[in-house]
Amino acid sequence: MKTVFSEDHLLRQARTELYGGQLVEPFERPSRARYIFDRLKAVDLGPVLPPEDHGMDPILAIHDAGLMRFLQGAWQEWVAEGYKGEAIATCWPARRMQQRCPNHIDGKLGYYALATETSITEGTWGAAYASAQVALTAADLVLGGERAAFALCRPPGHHAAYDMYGGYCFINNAAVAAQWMLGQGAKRVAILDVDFHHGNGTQDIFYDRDDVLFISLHGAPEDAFPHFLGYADETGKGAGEGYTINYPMPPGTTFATWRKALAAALQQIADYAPDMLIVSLGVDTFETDPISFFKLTSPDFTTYGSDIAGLNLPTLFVMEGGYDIDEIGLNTVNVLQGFEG
Ligand code: 6XA
Ligand code: ZN
Repeated sequence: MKTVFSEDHLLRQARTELYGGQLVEPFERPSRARYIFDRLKAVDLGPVLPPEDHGMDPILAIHDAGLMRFLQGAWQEWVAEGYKGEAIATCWPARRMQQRCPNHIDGKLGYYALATETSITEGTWGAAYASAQVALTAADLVLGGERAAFALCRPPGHHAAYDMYGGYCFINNAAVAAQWMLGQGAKRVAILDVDFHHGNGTQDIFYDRDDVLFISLHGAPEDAFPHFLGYADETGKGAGEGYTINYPMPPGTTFATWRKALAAALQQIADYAPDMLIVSLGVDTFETDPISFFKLTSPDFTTYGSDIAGLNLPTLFVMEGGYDIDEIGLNTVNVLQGFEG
């Protein structure tokens, strides 16, 4: 399997994440991508290619132009304000408040952020842009006839909604790739999100559409980030009714239980009969992930990679989360190797 990867992910080097009331080193750090890269080299998964620049148009086909302008300029605005730390939202347009974008950087951060753990830093935009180009280039490989391709995206994307960033995500790489596939001739695309966290951004983007089926397996919102989306009764609206499917699961969920949800999801994808499949691949379902609560083991990742291959669909894997960094390479590449059989 070919991988697309950009060293520009290194532009994203946040020093701080607000976690447990402290500013800690972010869980989403550069070594994640390096460990995955090292593992796919070690097992000789296949060639690693750089991204081709597709420009802003495919990104603006998915995201609000205001959010994109904001992300490009936020760091400069923050520095101009004289602030010393990294740019973090501190206030929100909460219930019964105005949903209008203010001028001040503090207001803009709150308007566009969906959570506060994700600091904006000097290189954040450059890394996010490169990550989207990685997904687009890997999508081209699948469009060009490859059975599968791996977009080694960093930063991840599935929390990024039409007009919101957060959960370590700025541009929704999987959504951008799905829209690109549709523009290149695919009639229907399915997105299977196996990251531990609900893909609220992807759901938001395609909620009223029937040309993208979105299915997510994740920690139940009662107990897991992003907490305010991902319930089983969210099923889409309008033309999209029935094309969003959520499988929230409780703390301690084992592979046996998770795999049953996966089997149901795979059947639903088969029934939808898409031209292409995108897998939002997060390995934070791992038993020792520091911020998650499922109990998958390393061999389980191989097993479910093989389950997904059973669909026999052209498949694009897009990297999302996973924070047990010592095992992130093994677990991620296990999925890809399981897929290849
Ligand atoms: C913030 C947790 C962010 C989770 C990000 C993630 N407390 N999403 O892995 O898939
Ligand atoms: Zn995650």
